[in-house]
Amino acid sequence: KEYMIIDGIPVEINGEKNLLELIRKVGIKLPTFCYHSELSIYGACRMCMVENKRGELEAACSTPPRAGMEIRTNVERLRRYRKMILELLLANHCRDCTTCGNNGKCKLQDLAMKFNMSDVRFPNGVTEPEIDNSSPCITRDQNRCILCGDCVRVCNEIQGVGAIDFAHRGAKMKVSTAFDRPIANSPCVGCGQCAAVCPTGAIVVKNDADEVWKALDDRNTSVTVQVAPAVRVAIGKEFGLPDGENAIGRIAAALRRMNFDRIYDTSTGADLTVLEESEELLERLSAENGTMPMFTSCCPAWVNYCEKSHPDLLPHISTCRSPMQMLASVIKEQKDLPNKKRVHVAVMPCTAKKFEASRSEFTKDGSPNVDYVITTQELIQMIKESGIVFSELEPEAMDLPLGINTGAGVIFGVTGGVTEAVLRRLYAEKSMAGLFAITYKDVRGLEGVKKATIQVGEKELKIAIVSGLKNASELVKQMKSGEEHFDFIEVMACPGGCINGAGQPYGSSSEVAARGKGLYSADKLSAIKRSEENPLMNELYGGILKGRVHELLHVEY
Ligand code: HC1
Ligand code: SF4
Repeated sequence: KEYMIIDGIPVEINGEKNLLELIRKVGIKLPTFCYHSELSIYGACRMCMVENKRGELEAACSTPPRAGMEIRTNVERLRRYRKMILELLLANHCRDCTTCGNNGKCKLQDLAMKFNMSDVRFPNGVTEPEIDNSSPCITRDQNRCILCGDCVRVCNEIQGVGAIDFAHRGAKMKVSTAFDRPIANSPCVGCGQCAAVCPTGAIVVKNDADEVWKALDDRNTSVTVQVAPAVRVAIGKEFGLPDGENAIGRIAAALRRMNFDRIYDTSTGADLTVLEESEELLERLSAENGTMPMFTSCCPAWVNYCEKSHPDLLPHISTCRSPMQMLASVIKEQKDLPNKKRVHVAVMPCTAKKFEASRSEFTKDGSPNVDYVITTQELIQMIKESGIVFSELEPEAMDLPLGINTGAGVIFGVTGGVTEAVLRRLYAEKSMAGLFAITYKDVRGLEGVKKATIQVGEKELKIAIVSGLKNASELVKQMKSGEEHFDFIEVMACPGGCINGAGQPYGSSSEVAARGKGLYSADKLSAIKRSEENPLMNELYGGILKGRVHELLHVEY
């Protein structure tokens, strides 16, 4: 066993990659801006400096632990340095925290408070705001950037998109798109992962809550809402409930108090997707020249990524609309609401859904099927604004006639869930044993790439499940080179799937895992586990959808 000494305490080294991880294990959380365990080490912010026994300073994030090493994490000199770094950052940063989109979640604000920053001795170098509002998903404000590079690395290393990078040198250095174009004209796919890691308000998710309030306040407008699968397991913690607890009943109760006229579950749309997608897969498999393999189409960032970076793959993407859009098309056909003026809102864990809602493919008579997408974080803000004490709400049910869903639709929110739901439909063995056989066949777990071979009737189906766009593009490369072959590929842009969407409150890896577990528990609890057994499906296919399946449930990108 190897040991080192941290603040006078002997600590066993157990494969930790850097001092920061080991220091965290002894109950000390050093301040950092540019450290994320899943990203490469940048070592730029210098907040995590520690002092070794020779009195030298080392950055804890980029120093591996060595046997016999002795360090101090909290001495007068280090506190002074950290405070000086904060002061220099603040000198070049707007300080209008109360109106910033990241108010209350900002690391700079948090550390300024923890370090008792009472004064900044330098003149404020920030003059004009430098805002890029071109994307429907994110807003960038250069003046709030502290150059930690977290956004650049997540966009390159996890998403493989590379829409942003550092430009210029010295005091002119900034994070920029190529040729400083608006972000909407860059390869950006709106996944929002850059906003999720941004420690300040330099990249924030667009906020549409005010528009939703306006619709709710208008007595001549009926407002319907749908809630995505992953929202239910990520909202509770903010209100003191355990990580991963399924709060869908409380969400329904809160939305009803906020004046929404009909409350539905996107999982109902997911049931439609399962039926359509499994049918499409079988058709493609049996057609002589069926375009194979088939990729899933639920994730709008993935679809956009193909449009921008792999247009040759577009015929391989399922023609199914996403569950959000399938349900929205059906909701638009409902005639049971008093007002002519209708607004439909979707609560999503995802920032790219804001872009999907704005696409011209999803409009009827010139108006979008989904008028506004708000993220889980925006819903949390609206609930708080309403004064609703979420934890004290009695859970309530969804509304009829569309409020019936299945466990298969709920697990869509975690990577592998779409595949499992489709397999439940395709799998011949419809007993409980059959369900378990699918469950354990390599489709569960939060790994970025999973592969499985499943027997469906006569056919051996080769399946891949990927989350994180970089993983997707690497898989595509292997497929194009002939190294790998698959029939069905599920892609979700966010690592782990929608449970880790950029619209969710920030979650550590264990919190994200708890969200995944929460969705599987919700599936266990639901009486109906297969989409085709949802009694609403028969009603819809025999009613609204009769002769209109293509018009209402499919799309070509
Ligand atoms: Fe998702 Fe989906 S699972 S894409 O991650 O297919 O956003 O939750 O709503 O549409 O159902 C997101 C989640 C969501 C769709 C479904
Ligand atoms: Fe990159 Fe996604 Fe951010 Fe766009 S939204 S810049 S693709 S990380």
